[in-house]
Amino acid sequence: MDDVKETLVLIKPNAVKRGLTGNIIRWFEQRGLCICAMKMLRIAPELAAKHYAEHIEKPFYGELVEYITSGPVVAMVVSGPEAVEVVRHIVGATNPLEAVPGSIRGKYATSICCNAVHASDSETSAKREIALFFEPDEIVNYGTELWEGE
Ligand code: FUP
Repeated sequence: MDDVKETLVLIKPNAVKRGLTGNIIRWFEQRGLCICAMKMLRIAPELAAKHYAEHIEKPFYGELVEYITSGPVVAMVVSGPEAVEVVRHIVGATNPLEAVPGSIRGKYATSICCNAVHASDSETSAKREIALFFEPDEIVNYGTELWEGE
């Protein structure tokens, strides 16, 4: 299928510490997406700076980097038909006050900064962000048979 895409998801420190990792992974799996790569890591400041480079001029940049480097993060490559858009839809709005209750952020986010997960916002961002967190041989492509003929 031509529309099968990959996107990067990060489960942020508060969500990992609160034991929400399994629930969040299940959300994507039950939607029919594949977890093609996954690792637990503590993000170094240098990696956080690259990941959030587009936000460097924003007033919340310092808080953003401080938070994402403050504890454990689970990084995942999620794949499936139109995965970038589908994952953003499941994740919900950036601000938890605007995220609908049936979304990950609507259910788990505690503030705009501690908003449970990161998900790439475009195919271009997804390619760039996946390359920051994973080597090509760490990504296991599977699942196309699930989507053929649907
Ligand atoms: P999103 O793509 O939904 O993660 O949102 P953005 O790229 O706009 O923002 C990236 C991160 O910056 C968000 F996850 C949370 C943080 N942020 C703030 O802390 N304050 C803001 O006003 C906006 C974003």
